[in-house]
Amino acid sequence: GRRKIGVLVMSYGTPESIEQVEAYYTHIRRGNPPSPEQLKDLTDRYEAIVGGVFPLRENTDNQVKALENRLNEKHPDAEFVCYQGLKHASPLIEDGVERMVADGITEAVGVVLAPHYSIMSVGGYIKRAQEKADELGLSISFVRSYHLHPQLIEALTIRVEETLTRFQGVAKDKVLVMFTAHSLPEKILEMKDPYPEQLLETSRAIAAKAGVTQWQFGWQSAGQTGVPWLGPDLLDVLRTVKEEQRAEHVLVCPVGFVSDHLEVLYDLDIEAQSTAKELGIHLERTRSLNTDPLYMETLSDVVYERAFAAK
Ligand code: FEC
Repeated sequence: GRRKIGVLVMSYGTPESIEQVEAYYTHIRRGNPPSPEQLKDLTDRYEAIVGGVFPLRENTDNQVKALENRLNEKHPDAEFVCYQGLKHASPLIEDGVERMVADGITEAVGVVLAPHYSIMSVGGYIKRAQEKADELGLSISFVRSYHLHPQLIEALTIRVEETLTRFQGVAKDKVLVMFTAHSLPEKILEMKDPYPEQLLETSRAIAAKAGVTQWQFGWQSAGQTGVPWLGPDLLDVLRTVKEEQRAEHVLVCPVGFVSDHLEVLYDLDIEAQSTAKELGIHLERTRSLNTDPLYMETLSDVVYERAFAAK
């Protein structure tokens, strides 16, 4: 018969309601509850974002459904069943693995809804899934990164190009394109982590395809944890750009994220946008990938390759 393959689709996770923000934040902080001020700060950010309070949940649901459809349409030689596994919310990564096993799945592939590998991000998802799979005797292999997949680069290039048209009457070389991703603690550099280099590779590929010459990479959303995080931070770059009079027009393309969520809708659309306004910079952001067919094709390709690669 046809091979039945479980696909564990892993994503960050988001609370389901304002009441759940504390438990969610405590999970991110590895069991340490946030202070009342920290909790208020995060709750306020969720309340400020447009597009629903917790858009990541619906976006992830839609991405998982669309990936399952795409896999089964494109590859009728096998049956693919997708399961969600979230890093910080229900269903947790471990729940996803358990559900697969309960459904009689014996063979699985895991993929994260984030294109770039870091030991601290994707590596953490994989470790948890592998441990649960080992415990339950499930055979699982993982897609580690897909940051140069041609369809991903195409989808992002299209977004940069369409966003450039919003700077009406401004020459292309007068717009500074800033590629961004979630910052991580600087200690990943000592671990020879591929994350910074993979992000630069994605950025270079898009810049080349879109014919963008004025671009730079910046980090966003760094945590306040008392240790140094990777820089330069996007907000500092905006200030420097203004001081040095390098550009009045900035296009932000968050290549490290694939969905509309807090880090895009708050950190970019509210926080960075307000810094830009203060500085007199015209800032525009590229649309998120969400269920873009080119992104679904990327995911479907890498999952299929992993499932059918010689083991
Ligand atoms: O919309 C939502 O509800 C969730 C948005 C969200 C995404 C996301 C993605 C990444 N994070 C990454 C790393 C870290 C590290 C810490 C950390 C902390 C937070 C907090 C919130 C949060 N993250 Fe997140 N992240 C999202 C949300 N993140 C909320 C806690 C409050 C704050 O700092 O703002 C620090 C943890 C610690 O205290 O030790 C590290 C990375 C990604 C991108 C890759 C991925 O999606 O997995 C890396 C979306």
